[in-house]
Parts: sequence; structure tokens; C-alpha cells
Amino acid sequence: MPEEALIVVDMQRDFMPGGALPVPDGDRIIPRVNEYIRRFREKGALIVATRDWHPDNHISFRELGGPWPRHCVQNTPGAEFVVELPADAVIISKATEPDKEAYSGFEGTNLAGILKEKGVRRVYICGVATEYCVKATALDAVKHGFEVYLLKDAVKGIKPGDEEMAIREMEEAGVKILPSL
Ligand code: VGL
Ligand code: ZN
Repeated sequence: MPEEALIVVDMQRDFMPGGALPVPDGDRIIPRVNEYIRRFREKGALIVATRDWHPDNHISFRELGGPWPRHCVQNTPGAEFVVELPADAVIISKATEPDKEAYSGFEGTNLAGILKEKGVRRVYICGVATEYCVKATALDAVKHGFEVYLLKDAVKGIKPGDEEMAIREMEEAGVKILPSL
């Protein structure tokens, strides 16, 4: 039973420079994330990857009154992962319904159940965007009773000020911030 899980949040083409909703320098954390995936895998941790997986009529899209450009539409190149995941990684698709937004990997998914069933107590979080899906996932992980660590050298935010604020908010909620591991 793995005590630990690495949760890789939304490392998808549309969130990288050149994508539909780019996180500035989002691609610069790819090597770090790949290294964490390898290292956690080696020590027997569960590898989880969340993905934004929207239908093409999702409410978060500007054309439908939402805040974001069309991004991460199911089964399109923009929704593909840009990191190297092992074949046995658990893939969690979120925000898959047209009328529901979900920033957290726990929202509307069975992620908490899967982690508990596998005996996971500690989760380590990396990915994008720090102030949206990373933060929401980390705060929900705390609420579900996990011990939560943020891998600070393997996250990226959309706006630097907002990213700093989000990290403080996570810390106040009980997330342990690790400069690196
Ligand atoms: C995200 C905005 C819209 C994220 C997803 O992954 O942080 N941000 N959809
Ligand atoms: Zn989205």
C-alpha cells in the first residue's frame, strides 16, 4: 500500500506557452515534474495526474460567458499531457460536464476515494496553475484529511502576485510548502 501519492495537476499542452491558456514559463517546470514522477515512482508512490477535460460547450469558455478562452477540450491536442507518465498512473479528468466548473481534482471526481482505498495518507502536489487548480486541489486535499505538501519548484502560476498569495493561503490552510525535494 503506498503511503504517498504525487498529484500532477493539469500539465497539459493548452496551459503551456503557445497553448490556448498559457501559464507563462509553464514549460520550464516540465523537467522538474518529470523528475518528481520518476523519483516518486521509484519509491513506490502512487502517481496521479489530473487533467482539465472540458466538453466543447463548457461554461468556463468566453464564448459562453465564462472567464477563459476555449482550452483543454476533450480528445484534442491541447488537452494532451506534456509530462511523462507511467502506464499505471491514475488519470483524473475534471470539469467534464458542460455546466460545471471544477478547479480541484477532487471536485466531481472519485480522487479522494481512490487515494483512501489505496492507503495514501500523504500527497505531494505539483503542476499548474498555482492560484487556480493547484490551490483548489491542495485545499481540498487538506479538507479530505491528507497530509499535504506543495512542491514549490514544480508549480507555476499565471500571475506572480496571485501565485504568491495563493501559496500563503495554502500554507495558512495547513499545506506544507517545500522549496524543493
Ligand atoms: C485551470 C483555468 C481554467 C487550471 C483550468 O488548471 O489551473 N485554470 N481551467
Ligand atoms: Zn479549465
